[in-house]
Amino acid sequence: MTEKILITGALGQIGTELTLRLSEIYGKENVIASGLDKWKEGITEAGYYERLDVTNFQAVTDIIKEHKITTVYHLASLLSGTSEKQPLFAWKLNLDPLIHLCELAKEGMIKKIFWPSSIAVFGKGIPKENVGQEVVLNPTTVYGISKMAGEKWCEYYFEKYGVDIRSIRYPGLISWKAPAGGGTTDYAVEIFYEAVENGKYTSFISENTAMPMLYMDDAIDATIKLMTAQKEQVKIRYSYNLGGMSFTPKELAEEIKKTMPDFEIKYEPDFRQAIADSWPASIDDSAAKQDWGLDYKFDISSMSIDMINNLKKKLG
Ligand code: AKB
Repeated sequence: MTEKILITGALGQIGTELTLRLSEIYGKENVIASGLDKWKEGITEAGYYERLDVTNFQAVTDIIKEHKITTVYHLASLLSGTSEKQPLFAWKLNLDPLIHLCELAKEGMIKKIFWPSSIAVFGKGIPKENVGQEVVLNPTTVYGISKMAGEKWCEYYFEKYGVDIRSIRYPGLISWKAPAGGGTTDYAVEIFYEAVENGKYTSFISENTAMPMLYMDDAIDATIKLMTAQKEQVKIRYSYNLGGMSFTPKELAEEIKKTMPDFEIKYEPDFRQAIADSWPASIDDSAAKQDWGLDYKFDISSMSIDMINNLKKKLG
């Protein structure tokens, strides 16, 4: 049976690129992108777009029934920085629609769900380097708490009802097609925009704070690999660690200077520094490599060159 796909949060950083890739693979006619922006309704470059508020459960159920959806990539979420400003709304948005989708899958209305978790689940008191799959989670942000709880719901619906739900703990994601929004790792995207547009950047994360990061091409490849893996290969049903590459703002600035020698960086950490301090510096993702063949194409050098070249074209 052909997959019929619904993507929530399709206008966000991951959604923008995932929608394009899924349309290439499954055909535009089989991909429904959705988000809060009503002005984009109708046929777009990537396929069909419908306005959908994921907290409106009736609307979610209706769209799934109307289009006979088999698979949902449920990306709608508030990220770490924004969640700290609206904690109760973040909890509601990050969890309730996920549980609603699990209920629909339990009733057999959909066959498969993808849900993004984050390195934010780890939190304080956990070793910084090479953080393993099975460590005790201790998040200190509302975003991290919501992702940790979401992971437990995913595992619960799989164990109890056999719901085929798959998840990745994304590190910071870097891309040039769509801006990041409201995250702690967003500095690693903003720095490239500012480098290309103004030749300088003020980082809200301090110079020696390392965090795990992933180039969007690798993130999309990993997502599709996980979602197309045989059911038996997906042994972890809460969420898979993904490590990508690890670097500090200072190391990233040095990399940018190799292509743009006049680039200047300053550091003015804000409230997001405390969030970054509670997150791992690097991640062990051997389980994903072993279970479903995770691999990466980009490192800090090839990613930086690709970002700069594409942004130069995009921003003129
Ligand atoms: C954020 O910074 O909030 C996200 C994440 C790591 O989940 N990019």
